[in-house]
Amino acid sequence: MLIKIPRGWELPERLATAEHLALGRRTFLATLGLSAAAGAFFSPSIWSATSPYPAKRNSAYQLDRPLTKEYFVSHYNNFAEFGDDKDIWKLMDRFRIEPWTLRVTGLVTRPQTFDVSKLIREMPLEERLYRHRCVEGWSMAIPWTGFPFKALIDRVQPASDARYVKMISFLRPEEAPNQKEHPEQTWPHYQGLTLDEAMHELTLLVTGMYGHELSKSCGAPIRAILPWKYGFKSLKSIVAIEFTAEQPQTFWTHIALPPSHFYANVNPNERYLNRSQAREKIIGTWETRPTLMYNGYGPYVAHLYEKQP
Ligand SMILES: Nc1nc2c(c(=O)[nH]1)N[C@H]1C(S)=C(S)[C@@H](COP(=O)(O)O)O[C@H]1N2
Ligand SMILES: [Mo]
Repeated sequence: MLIKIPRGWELPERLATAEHLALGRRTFLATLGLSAAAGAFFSPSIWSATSPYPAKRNSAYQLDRPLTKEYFVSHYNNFAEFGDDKDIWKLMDRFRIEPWTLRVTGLVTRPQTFDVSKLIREMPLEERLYRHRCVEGWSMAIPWTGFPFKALIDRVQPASDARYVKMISFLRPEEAPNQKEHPEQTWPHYQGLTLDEAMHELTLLVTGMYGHELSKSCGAPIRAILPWKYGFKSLKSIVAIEFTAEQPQTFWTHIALPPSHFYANVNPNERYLNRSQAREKIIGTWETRPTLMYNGYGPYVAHLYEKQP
């Protein structure tokens, strides 16, 4: 049980919605329509009457800064399957996100393969405003829509010996240029979490952003978000989730890092990937500011790590 204490970053919601206010609702909607049409990222289904978006905002999670303009969030990305630069949105025309299945296997009582478009309609979608911190030293503030990872875990019922969760992304060299051009690299991407981290109230499986479905560049149709960890733990475009007893390799620990780097919690006091993590540049305003321990989510998550060395 978390005790409700005032949290440093909790500021009025209007800060986070400043963009809506500044532009006025009509202009804001026009901006949305324009970016959708220009980018052609979204399938037409977002405009249909059956859309599950926008979902109701869960106002428990507040920001200490304005939302990042959506244009940056969908046009400034890390997505190694497509390319090494930030403008991978240009390289995603061939990427097919429908149909998409999510296979859940391993140490679970009810292994299942979900059709993701069906899953999205079955799960309790909500919107949350979260900060996002990349180990490269930049950050954003994003309204994600998704459902608690725990809600999926409840559907598959982990066995009593399950301790970790491995998430695996897609392998489609015909659709993802870097997988085709660099077969020697480690594909597919994968990540690992402890079961406690996956079940944590902050951990989301995200299917939408800014009140509509995810852009391909942000990891459509389904990705993880763990806002207290460096961004690379938040695997995009997930095809499989496996429950294990042993700590799984992760993409980065496999390549370069000692196993202690498994957690990858945001920590301004420690270098990570050989960089100082003390400060971050906010994408869009390009202001820099000090990075917060656990990316500001310490009151929620610090207890998870109290026993760690
Ligand atoms: N499948 C996959 N997931 C991924 C990555 C990736 O290259 N491939 N990059 C990670 C990194 S380094 C970051 S910072 C975030 C970026 O998410 P965003 O582009 O939505 O900001 O996605 C993470 N998830
Ligand atoms: Mo990142």
